[in-house]
Amino acid sequence: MAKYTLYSYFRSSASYRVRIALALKGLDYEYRAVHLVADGGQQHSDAYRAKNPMSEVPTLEILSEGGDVEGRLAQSVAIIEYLDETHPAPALYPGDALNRALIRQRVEGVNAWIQPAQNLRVMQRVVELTGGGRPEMAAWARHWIDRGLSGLDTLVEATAGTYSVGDTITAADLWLVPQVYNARRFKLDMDDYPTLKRVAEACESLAAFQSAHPSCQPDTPEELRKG
Ligand SMILES: N[C@@H](CCC(=O)N[C@@H](CS)C(=O)NCC(=O)O)C(=O)O
Repeated sequence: MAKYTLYSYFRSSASYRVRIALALKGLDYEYRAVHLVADGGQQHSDAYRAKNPMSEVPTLEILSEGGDVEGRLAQSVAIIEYLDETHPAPALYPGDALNRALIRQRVEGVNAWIQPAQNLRVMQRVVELTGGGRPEMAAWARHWIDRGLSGLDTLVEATAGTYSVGDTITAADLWLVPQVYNARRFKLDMDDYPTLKRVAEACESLAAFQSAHPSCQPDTPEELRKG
């Protein structure tokens, strides 16, 4: 029996980060889909809010041998740091204190800056207030993703080797790749962020990133499945 249950949505970038971490650490998990749009958003249901009062995915449950829930975590930073502490190889925050801080700085560039500005509930509120529709939503998302990725490209250029910080995968890459997925989804041209494009493509050639991709999750709609 899997030791973890992940509440996830195929296209959720925050869930995608956790799926990559679980894959890199070789951890098996049961996938439970929470549809963020159907039924007015299943994240708002009483049943789900009992697990995560902030009404968002991901949520990770840690199970005992007998299948009881021993712990429940939300927030991808907390989840991934927990997984990294309990399964140290491969280390997602390697190196000395400065290197680890540089990794966290890049994590927060996505986690605290870009992604919250283009999260579903924020875009839904923009539409409510402006009386707009999908084009306004997309314009809002494109604006903030572009501004954020432009700064992040310069930041990552200063530390990149093959990956965001040096030549091994770090947490910075787990935040970068799902944000690049969102950028492509909103039709931004990744040629405008050349270092991020190069690093994301290097990550995407790895099996752990491929198995975590939104195109191949249990709740991925048929028309969006790869190949
Ligand atoms: N800081 C949170 C962000 C979680 C988050 O924003 N999840 C989005 C999907 S990527 C969500 O569930 N949104 C639901 C909504 O906006 O109603 C984390 O890193 O886990």
